[in-house]
Amino acid sequence: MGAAVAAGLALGALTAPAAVAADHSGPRGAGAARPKVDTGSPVRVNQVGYPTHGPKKGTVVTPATKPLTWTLRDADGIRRAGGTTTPAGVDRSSRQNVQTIDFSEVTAPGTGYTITIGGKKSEPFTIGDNLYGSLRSDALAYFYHNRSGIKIDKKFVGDAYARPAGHDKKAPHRGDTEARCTKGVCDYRRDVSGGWYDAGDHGKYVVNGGISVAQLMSMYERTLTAPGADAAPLGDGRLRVPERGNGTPDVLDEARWEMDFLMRMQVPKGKPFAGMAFHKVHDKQWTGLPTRPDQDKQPRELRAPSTAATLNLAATAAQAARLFQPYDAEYAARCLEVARTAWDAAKAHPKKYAGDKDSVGGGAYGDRDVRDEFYWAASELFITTGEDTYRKAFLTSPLHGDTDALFPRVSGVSWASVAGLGALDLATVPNSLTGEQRAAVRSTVTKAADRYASFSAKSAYGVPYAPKGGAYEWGSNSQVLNNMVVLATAHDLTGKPRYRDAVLRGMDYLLGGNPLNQSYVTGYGERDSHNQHHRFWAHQLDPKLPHPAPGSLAGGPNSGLEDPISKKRMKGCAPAMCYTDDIMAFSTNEITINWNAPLAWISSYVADQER
Ligand code: 9MR
Repeated sequence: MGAAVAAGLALGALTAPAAVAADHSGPRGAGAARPKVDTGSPVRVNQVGYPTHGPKKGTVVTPATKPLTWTLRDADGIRRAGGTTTPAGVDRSSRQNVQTIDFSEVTAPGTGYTITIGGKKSEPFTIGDNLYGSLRSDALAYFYHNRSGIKIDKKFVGDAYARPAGHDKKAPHRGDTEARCTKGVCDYRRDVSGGWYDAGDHGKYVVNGGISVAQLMSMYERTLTAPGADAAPLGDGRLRVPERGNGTPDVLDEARWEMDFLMRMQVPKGKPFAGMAFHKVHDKQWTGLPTRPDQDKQPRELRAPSTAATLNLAATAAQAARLFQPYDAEYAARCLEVARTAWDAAKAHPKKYAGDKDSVGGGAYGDRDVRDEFYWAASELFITTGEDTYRKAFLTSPLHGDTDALFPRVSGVSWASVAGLGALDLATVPNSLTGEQRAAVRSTVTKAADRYASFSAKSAYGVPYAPKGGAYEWGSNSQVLNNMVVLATAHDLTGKPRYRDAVLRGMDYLLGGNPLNQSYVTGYGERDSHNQHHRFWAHQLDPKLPHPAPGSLAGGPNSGLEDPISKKRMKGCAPAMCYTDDIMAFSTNEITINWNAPLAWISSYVADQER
């Protein structure tokens, strides 16, 4: 559990041209209390659409306090349904007066539906049962696109997105194949090639890689136990990865690309801190935007091993060991061996923390509370081996059985709070806990889900996220999604529709049913984010470069406004409106593996509900 908000990161260290005008933000009048933003129609809907048998809700921003009439029309403009709105008062996240619309009764499939209120028409949307299948594969394609150390092949991504391998042997400084440590950390070089780039930057961080690869593995593992879950769309030959056709599910192939990197980050035998994992590898100095990965001229550096990184390695390698067993037993055995040595090394060095300040050339990912990492790693090692050492380790953890500690109010799980990953797996994956112990873990999951469902029910936008004090945090969209993962798991465990409905309402929020009328996923919805902060997908700065690939999730509103563009444009913004689709607004508009991973997980879950 670390400080999720770090101050004033120079993430963008900017050699980029002066920021290009944003799409959705206008200038702010001097002395104005709030930034002026073009939010389009006041009638807000999920711009992708609504599953035939799910809840169908929208929101209208209006000064009116009495119910209004809504009309639903089809693509030909013919009236298909109508009703009245429900006044909802002032929405805290936007500080706007709003009313809600409920058209759940409409179940006729179709595209191009709109809702009109007082002459104002919503963006068009679909009602149907095949809405989320493409998002499942696009959200996963994000990972292949962002692989390090391998050519991104046009066969899988098309011409615009193809690029040479980044940070491989040929890079200006032999890339990540012979990475050095920062001074004083090690006197040898390591091959830490491969893995995924973290985000808009080219850093590779074990703590963030850990939660991301775990969620990719879990979206697959869920299909082995959840009622009605379909493993086929994640299976061999189904995704756009070079390993397709090798007999292993494609989603596991993608996960292995990262697992191999994480294992390379382990300090070798005979060296100081052997068995631990280096915290991260990244550029010595920040590069500017745009920079294609193969054109990065900065030297790469490994930073000191940390207990948090080591436990991320232990947890994910233990999970990989059980999932790869049927496909590659030798690899599975190697993963388990790595997991065990990492656990032992973390026990030997339980307080080797990464600080919050090391943010030159890469992010800090500092964390000085590793009780949650111990909980997660022990759970995964126990599920895979059934051994008592690991069982005792989580059963005696102060976090065990404590819903609020396992699933903090703000976010079910996050890179800095990973105990819930262990609890979710203990609740769903077969293991040798007693029936009573298993029931206790499951009840922490459903209690947390009850809390997130009540957030959703209380919000006029249905968002299952309610940070204390109301301030939205860096990467708020991922926190919304991670709460949805807890809700979806509670639905898998109990079958109660209200958990599923809260997940679907969360999708509405992310795909346009929100105070900015903004779909935060590239390529999905009429008003989608497409200028996210990324060093290659930098079309806004260089028209020869592509926009982010479809299925890329923007971090979303961040009340902290922790970059110069956001500070300048959005001073005084209401929490859910602190967002601008500008490439330099890195504290609200970055994209990263640990945000796309829960997007992929949830897309798979919602696609399963449609069948
Ligand atoms: O996701 C991270 C967020 O929780 C922190 O508040 C923020 C500042 O420390 O950093 C975020 O992570 C960034 C990382 O440091 C570098 N790569 C991009 C990540 C997403 O913005």
